[in-house]
Amino acid sequence: MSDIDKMDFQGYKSGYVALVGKPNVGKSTLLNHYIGQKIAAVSFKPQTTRRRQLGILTTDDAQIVFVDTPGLHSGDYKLSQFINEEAQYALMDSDLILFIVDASQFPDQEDKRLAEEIQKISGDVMKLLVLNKMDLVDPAALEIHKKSYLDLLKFDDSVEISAITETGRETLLEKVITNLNEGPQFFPEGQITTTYEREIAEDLIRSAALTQLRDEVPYSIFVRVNDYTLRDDATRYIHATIFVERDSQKGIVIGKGGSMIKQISTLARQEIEDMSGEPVFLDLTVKVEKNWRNNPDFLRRYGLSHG
Ligand SMILES: Nc1nc2c(ncn2[C@@H]2O[C@H](COP(=O)(O)OP(=O)(O)OP(=O)(O)O)[C@@H](O)[C@H]2O)c(=O)[nH]1
Ligand SMILES: [Mg+2]
Repeated sequence: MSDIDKMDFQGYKSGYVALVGKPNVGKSTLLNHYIGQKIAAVSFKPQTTRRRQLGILTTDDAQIVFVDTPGLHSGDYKLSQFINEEAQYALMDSDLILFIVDASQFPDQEDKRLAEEIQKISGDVMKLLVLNKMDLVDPAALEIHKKSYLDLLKFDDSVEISAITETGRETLLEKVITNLNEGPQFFPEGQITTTYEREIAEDLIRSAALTQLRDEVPYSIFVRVNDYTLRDDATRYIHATIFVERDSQKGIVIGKGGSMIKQISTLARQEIEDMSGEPVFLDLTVKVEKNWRNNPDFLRRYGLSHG
């Protein structure tokens, strides 16, 4: 018996709950709703999330530490390795796994691969199937989709939800709390994440670029905030660099007469203001860093490598 097993938490429950699922199923959207604040970037394009992020929900009788993960994906880049390891580490450390799927579609190869990975990594940790996007599902299709998803893994339970319309969100939360063990309050009340505001800003700038740009360009983007100054009047001055991989991409990101960078900047500024609740001044610079997704030095320098 470990020391923690001998401690008495007087019925208080806590644990790490991994949100896993293929890209674009709504993991970050669900996290933001539970936390009540936009701490995780969301976009309609897949592969928005690139690293683990905690969302901490503290109630009178439980503390749930949600761990948002990037959707595991295949890719030949060295960056893909980092992204997949982020999801794997979250799985290894979790007390409960929420496997999130898009209920409006049949499971595909990616869901299957992910299910195998989860089974391999997490062994007998409890797993709940979360059928998201119920607002988009035709009732007749739901039953057949659900059956196919349940066949992927040995799930302990399943819940139907919509991360954007609230359907099932409370039910899911109750099931999560019911299935957690007694434990300590890991984080002080009021702390909702461990990610710094400037890092959230980086993600929000990148997701603004994902939203505004077409094609593959957004996946070549990396954002670094160089200056994040909280001024006396609570406004924020932010200077960030948008790295791209090729000269041609720089042109696309800036756009004709600077029109594209202006759109990205406007959207990003709104999102950062929503997150921080204060006015933001945002300065963006675009720089070329040739093939950074495969450059070990670059990846290490910017924390995109576990090596
Ligand atoms: N209709 C509908 N759309 C949803 C729902 N949940 C999420 N979405 C949308 O699905 C898209 C992807 O949402 P994200 O939260 O970024 O998905 P994710 O799983 O975090 O994706 P990655 O970070 O790429 O792995 C966004 O456009 C969301 O608004 C839902 O319940 N219903
Ligand atoms: Mg995400």
